[in-house]
Amino acid sequence: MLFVHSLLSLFLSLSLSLSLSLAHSLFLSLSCSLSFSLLLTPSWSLFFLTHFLSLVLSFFLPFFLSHYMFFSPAPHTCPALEAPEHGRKFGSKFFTGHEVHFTCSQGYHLVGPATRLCQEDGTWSGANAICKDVSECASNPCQNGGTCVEGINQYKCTCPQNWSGSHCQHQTQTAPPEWSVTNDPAFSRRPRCAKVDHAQHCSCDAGFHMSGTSDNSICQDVNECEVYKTERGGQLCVYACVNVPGSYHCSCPQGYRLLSDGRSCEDVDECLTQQHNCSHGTTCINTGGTFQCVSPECPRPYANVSYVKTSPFQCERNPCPMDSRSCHLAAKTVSFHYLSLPSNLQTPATLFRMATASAPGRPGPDSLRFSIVGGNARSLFVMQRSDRQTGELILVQPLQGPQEVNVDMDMAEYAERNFQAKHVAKVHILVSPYNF
Ligand SMILES: [Ca+2]
Ligand SMILES: [Ca+2]
Repeated sequence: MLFVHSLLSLFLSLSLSLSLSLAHSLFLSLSCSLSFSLLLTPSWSLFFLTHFLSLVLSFFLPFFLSHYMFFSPAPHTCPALEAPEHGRKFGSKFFTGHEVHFTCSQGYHLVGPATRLCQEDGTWSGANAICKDVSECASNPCQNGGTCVEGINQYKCTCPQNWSGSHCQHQTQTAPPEWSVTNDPAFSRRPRCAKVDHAQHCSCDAGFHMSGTSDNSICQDVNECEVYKTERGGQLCVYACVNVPGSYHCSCPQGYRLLSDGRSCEDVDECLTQQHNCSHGTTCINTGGTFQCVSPECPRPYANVSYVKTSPFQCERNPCPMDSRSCHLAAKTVSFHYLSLPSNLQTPATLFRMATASAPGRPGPDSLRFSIVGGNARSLFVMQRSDRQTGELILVQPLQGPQEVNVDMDMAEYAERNFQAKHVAKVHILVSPYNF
């Protein structure tokens, strides 16, 4: 009987100890076991034995249990997760290592991870998934064959080769630009590639640009002549641009040479450099791009007027008979002048000056009159006095080359209002085809 009581006491104290151990109730369990023991005390030896056991167990068991509960690492938790709007969540445990899954209602599609894991550090893997209306890409926002890809709160266009931009609206450089030389292998180079941090970096030499696909890139020559064709600051070359692999250079038309600036052209003076083939009796006249061999002729004799050549470019009237007024009125001197001009010279431009000089010790004319008396383009010129003794021939309209223009001017001398003499200057203007 006593044994049964003792066992009962032990059982009760154990069950109490167990039930209260979680609350760390060592004291309570001890007092309980004592109270039961005092109620049932006939045989002291057995009583002490059983009570000793009950004490030991009631003391240590809660201790072990509470110790275990208290000092073992508590499972980490992650913040609670909600189901996305228009979607569902599967999984309600937010402990480390647990997964939560998401799905979306019909008409919506999931953007973001379908599964998130509660990680050791108490955070969820991945980003918040949302359920999006499937119509995000429905408007076909990607042009030129681009593929619409849904993103979080946005879409992205995956563009086909040769197209770029948010809507694949731009043609990329992989398509050879118009100024790139593609049809000549001499204008292509292999890119120089190097691996930097596991990534391939390729570059082209100066004067080349990267072309082709990222897998199959090639360096193609930049056609500087085309790129700078319409530059406002002036063209690369005054005449012609020659594209070469990696660079360019300027060229000049025949009869011109390239100046040291690399872009301007200067006429070669064949007369000065003895590159002409003018025969004896003719004179070399340098012109833009070429030269001319000239031998101007004096006016044919008429009535009592005749001329003699006094220099390659000057004729003088032979002495007039005393009674011939017409002879005295004829030009006393006829001179020839050759002017080489570029095309489209800016106007007005003073081309020629005509002046008189009196012989030493003799009074000169007290007045002069200048006029244009002949030629094939009189309307392009005006004659005006620049000072008392000088007249100027002024070009008032641009001359487009190539062409040759003649203009004859005369200068009449007066002394005390009496006509003295007349001088004719025949100006031959040689306009080159180029405006340089
Ligand atoms: Ca080039
Ligand atoms: Ca020349």
